[in-house]
Amino acid sequence: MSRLMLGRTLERICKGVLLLCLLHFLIMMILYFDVYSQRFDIFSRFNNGRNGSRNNSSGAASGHHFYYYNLSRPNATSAPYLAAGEQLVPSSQPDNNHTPSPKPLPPCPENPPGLVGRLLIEFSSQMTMERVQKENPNVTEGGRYKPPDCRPRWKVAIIIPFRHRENHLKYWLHYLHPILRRQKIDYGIYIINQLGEDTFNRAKLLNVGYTEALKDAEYDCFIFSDVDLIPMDDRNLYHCYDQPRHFAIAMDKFGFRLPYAGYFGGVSGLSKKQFLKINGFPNEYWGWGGEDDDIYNRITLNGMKVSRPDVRIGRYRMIKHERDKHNEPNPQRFNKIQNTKNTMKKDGISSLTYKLVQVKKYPMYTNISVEIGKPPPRPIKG
Ligand code: BGN
Repeated sequence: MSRLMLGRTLERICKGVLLLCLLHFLIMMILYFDVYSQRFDIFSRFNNGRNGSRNNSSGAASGHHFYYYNLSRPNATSAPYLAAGEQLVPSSQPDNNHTPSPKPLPPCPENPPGLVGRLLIEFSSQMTMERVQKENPNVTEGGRYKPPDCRPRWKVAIIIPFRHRENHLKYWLHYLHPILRRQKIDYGIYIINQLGEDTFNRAKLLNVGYTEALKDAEYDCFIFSDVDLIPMDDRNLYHCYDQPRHFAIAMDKFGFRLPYAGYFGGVSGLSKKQFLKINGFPNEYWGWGGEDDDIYNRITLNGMKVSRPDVRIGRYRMIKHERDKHNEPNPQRFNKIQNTKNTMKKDGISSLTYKLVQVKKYPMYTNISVEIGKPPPRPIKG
């Protein structure tokens, strides 16, 4: 009798242990897939279903109430770079003498159905341009792409200020091309490379990018992105909005939140009309800091507001790097951002000068090398 009871108790214990193991395994799987090293955002995952519709006003895709996991991690073996409904088709179609005139395409959906939501972004494995090219056979020369099955509402030039960051660029292209394709964006990628070793000037390079991209195609939307910032969610749609857009609102380096209310750095987007309304960006911020605050001032001083995605969607991973040479913090930035009201009319796209040295179209991007000068000599004190 007591043997029987002992046996039963042991059996129950075993079942209990087995159940616990199963539970443990399940939790580990959830945590592993949920961001890997990207913070355990369990609450937003579960709240997302309830609040998913909040994105409607910001234009981000709603209706995708669950997070899926990225297909675009560097080591994925399938062909994740194809958007839903896309196929690898040979570029030449069979000859057909009586081809009916092509049907007009329907407008692209506001919430593209092929989006996957939260992405796993990591930079541990080596990236090569050959690999990026292989992954993106439908991107055409100069880094251009247009959805084959619908008519996008915006034509977007993506402008990246650049100097000596080749490695970051490979990751950026590896992650962004598939994302933009899933987003059904008509876009071109423009790398604006500052030649020489004089002080870096991010905002002036962005003005150059605006000007040069317009020589290439009739863009009506401009997205300005640092080369080391990768969106962690493809519902953060890279097009323009009713108001100037700030995309990079929750970066890992700032603990996935805005560092301050008026922050406009990292990745931002303005329609052509919005950009011209603020006379473009300042040309006189040499070195690190303040130029994004000046742009923010320009926006608000011209009666516009900044629009932003939901904080769970506007998440970014930054590629870690040493501080750049020749981009030291600009000591004049504190004074300058107090003066936007007086400077914005004369300093901007209307006063931009530079020397265009080379435009080169690579398969995955257009490279524009420019000389933009150097900071004016500082007045000697005394
Ligand atoms: C701010 C910088 C921004 C920068 C953010 C985040 C200035 C101006 C004087 C206050 N602004 O402090 O340019 O993008 O930090 O790093 O330094």
